Amino acid sequence: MARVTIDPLTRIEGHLAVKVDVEDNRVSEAWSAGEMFRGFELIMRGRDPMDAQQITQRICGLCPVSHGIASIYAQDDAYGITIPDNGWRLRNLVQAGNFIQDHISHFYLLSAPDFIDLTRLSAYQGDDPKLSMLRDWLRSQENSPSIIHAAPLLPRYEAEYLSTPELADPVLKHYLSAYEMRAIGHQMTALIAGKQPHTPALVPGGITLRPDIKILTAYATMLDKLRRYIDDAMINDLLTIAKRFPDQFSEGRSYGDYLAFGGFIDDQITGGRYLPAGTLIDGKLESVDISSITEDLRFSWFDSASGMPPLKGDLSPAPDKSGAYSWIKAPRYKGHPMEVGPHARLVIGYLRGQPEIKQILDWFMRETGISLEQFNSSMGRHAARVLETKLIADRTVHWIRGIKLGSSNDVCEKFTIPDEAIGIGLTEAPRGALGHWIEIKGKKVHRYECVVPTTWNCSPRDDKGQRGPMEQALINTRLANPDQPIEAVRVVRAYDPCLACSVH
Ligand code: NFE
Repeated sequence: MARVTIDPLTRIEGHLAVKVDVEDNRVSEAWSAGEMFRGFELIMRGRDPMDAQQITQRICGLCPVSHGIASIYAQDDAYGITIPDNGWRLRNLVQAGNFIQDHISHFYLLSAPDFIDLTRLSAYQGDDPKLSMLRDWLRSQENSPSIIHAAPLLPRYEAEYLSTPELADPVLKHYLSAYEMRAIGHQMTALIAGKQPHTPALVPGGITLRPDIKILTAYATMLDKLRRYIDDAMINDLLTIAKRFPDQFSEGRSYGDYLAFGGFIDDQITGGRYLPAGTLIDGKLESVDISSITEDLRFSWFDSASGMPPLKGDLSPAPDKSGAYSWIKAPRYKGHPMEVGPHARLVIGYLRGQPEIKQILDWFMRETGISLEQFNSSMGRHAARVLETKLIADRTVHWIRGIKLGSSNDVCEKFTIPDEAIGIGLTEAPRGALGHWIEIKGKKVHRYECVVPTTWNCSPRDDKGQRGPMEQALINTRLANPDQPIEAVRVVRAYDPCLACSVH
């Protein structure tokens, strides 16, 4: 038996270590460890509740909007506010820009190098100016004393990659355009929300911006550019990679138990969220029962009480705790390790009959010959992320069209902060179900708790010893050469882990 340690695991956000035991070239055991303590929930105590959406956005630079949205949803709930129509639509626009740029960044910048052979570019003979530039830069690094100069493209594990120019060159070209496209997504968010990351415009009651036609037209023009990129580049590149690596629909299989809180308020979709909420356990679809969430700490570096629901536990760091191996907690739903993310919400949306989700998943299953069940795989996770990018970008047109211009249309409802209240804010972040809980006493934050997507996916074992979902997905992964564990990192990156968020 060999122990393989990948630490740090790169091309993700934050500090993740993965260890696997390998027997006969198969992973027999796996551990996922968050390597950093942060303590945002402690920072929140005693603060003005109106600081919450500002401070919690600093948990992350990739999905700050999602923390801002979860925080103001929690406060809307605590203050008993009904949001004006324009308010939730504009919030959706802020969230959409962030989702789209985040998914593009993950598919191209973080994941595509696992599937395309970047070294072959040094022999590139075509006339694309961007690819030629990259070729020249790679060649200039070949004699560099340190290969690290070619990061993030090199070094990389030896493996089978997309290597013929016909297949690899378009993906590489779009890889380079992804830098521009993600900037456009940021600009869309900033246009409505003032700045990005860490916007000041998200407030309880709605949003601070009263839009005019110029702002909406500029937003729609940028959205149009991204929609063309998604249709022409991203969807085709997904199909190229999915068809070249069909084995990836069998790798990375986890428990298949899913949780979605529902994302993007929508006036026309049953249940009120464009990406529907639900749970899927042992194949059974149910509504979310929020009281069923607890957080186990047996293998996490905390000595506070384990198995407590949000707001009831404490956060007492214990870096020397024996047997623990991660700063990530182990959230569980009715005791189950639940997977969250684009594939979880699309499968739940499909089973709930959301027509647009159904249409696009049916199309993808026809194109690739996979079943709904096979979204429980590494390629299934990538596919769901790409298809969801299209769904959100297309639906954003509908949200823009519903915005009513003119000073008589409010964007924000007035409110007062109560002496005492509890609020829960549930939404979807790019990486999955995100919940913020706030408890107010004496008009100050008494307790604050975030239960975050990567905390679900990359959790360590729970009190019963059950592995976290990503640990489970690693089991049985075939490593052709344990010194070059590309197959394991493909499983991990398909989850798009954000360790900054997971440990928050
Ligand atoms: Ni830091 Fe986040 C998303 C949230 S992940 S990226 O998406 O919440 O855990």
